[in-house]
Amino acid sequence: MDENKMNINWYPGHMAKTKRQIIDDLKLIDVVIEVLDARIPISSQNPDMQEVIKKKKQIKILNKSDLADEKETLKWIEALKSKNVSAISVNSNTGIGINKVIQEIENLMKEEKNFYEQKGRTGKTIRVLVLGIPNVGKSSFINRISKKTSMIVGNKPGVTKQKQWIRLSNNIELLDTPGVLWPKFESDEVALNLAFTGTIKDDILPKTEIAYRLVKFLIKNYLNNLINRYNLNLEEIKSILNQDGAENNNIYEVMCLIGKKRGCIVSGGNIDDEKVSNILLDDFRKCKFGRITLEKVVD
Ligand SMILES: Nc1nc2c(ncn2[C@@H]2O[C@H](COP(=O)(O)OP(=O)(O)O)[C@@H](O)[C@H]2O)c(=O)[nH]1
Ligand SMILES: [Mg+2]
Repeated sequence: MDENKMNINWYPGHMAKTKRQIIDDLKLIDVVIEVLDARIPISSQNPDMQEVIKKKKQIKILNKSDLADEKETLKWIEALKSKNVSAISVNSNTGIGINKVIQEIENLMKEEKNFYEQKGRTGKTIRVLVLGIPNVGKSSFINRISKKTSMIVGNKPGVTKQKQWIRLSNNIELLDTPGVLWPKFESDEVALNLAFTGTIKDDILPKTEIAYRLVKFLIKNYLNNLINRYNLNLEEIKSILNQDGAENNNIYEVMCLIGKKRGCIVSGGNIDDEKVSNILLDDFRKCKFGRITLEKVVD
């Protein structure tokens, strides 16, 4: 496989309209919550929107933290903190981290609240908007944070386009519909990260290519996880990887070995690339390799 030939055929529609809508919504908003995938904190953001979001108080949610390498997530939180950006790791399936988010919303608005109170104006409502690319967990997060006790407020029947707000506490309200950002393929790496995690559909690149690149990443960064998952022999893998010739061929050989172990063989004894690719990607998405972070903090 030729790594220099990745033909990414994908074009996001409605970008300008979506952006305008979000900019419009932001006028009503005090705090923006951007939901990111903890495994890919860079690739899961939308770089075009950062300029817009930056003007607001914001909290970055490192969601799906149960799937990411815990120590890497901590590093991300520290790195963002050092840039004065609040970041909180969350598992929107279980609700871990949700209370911290509520606290942080209050915390970010403390000065403003004091300011209002000094003027004798109490009871200011903090308004919050959730943003993120598809499949990052926005709906799950909103469900979690709004729990069952929350109330929908500001609902006027018959009025379309009326914004609905969910009351999270005495003084916090959340817009019930998140802003859906579009993913952006700034590089092959970004596209691959989005593909590995299943954030975007597989049809963007050949599945075998995605799986091959996943194996390559795992060999470099999480070799033990790969070996444990498929009961591979470390010495055997090392000797394959140390063979003369193209690195790509060696990595493909490891992929074939995994295929053989998993019975992905077609008539004639060849490896069924498609089948082994499906197994690899499925295993990754189901966290069968353990908790893995694809994008690490670089200093
Ligand atoms: N493991 C895990 N899965 C999550 C988490 N949050 C969401 N998901 C899953 O990610 C998928 C997409 O979530 P959804 O809330 O629909 O994303 P949305 O498109 O951003 O609204 C669903 O299968 C969720 O169950 C999380 O914190 N951990
Ligand atoms: Mg959703």
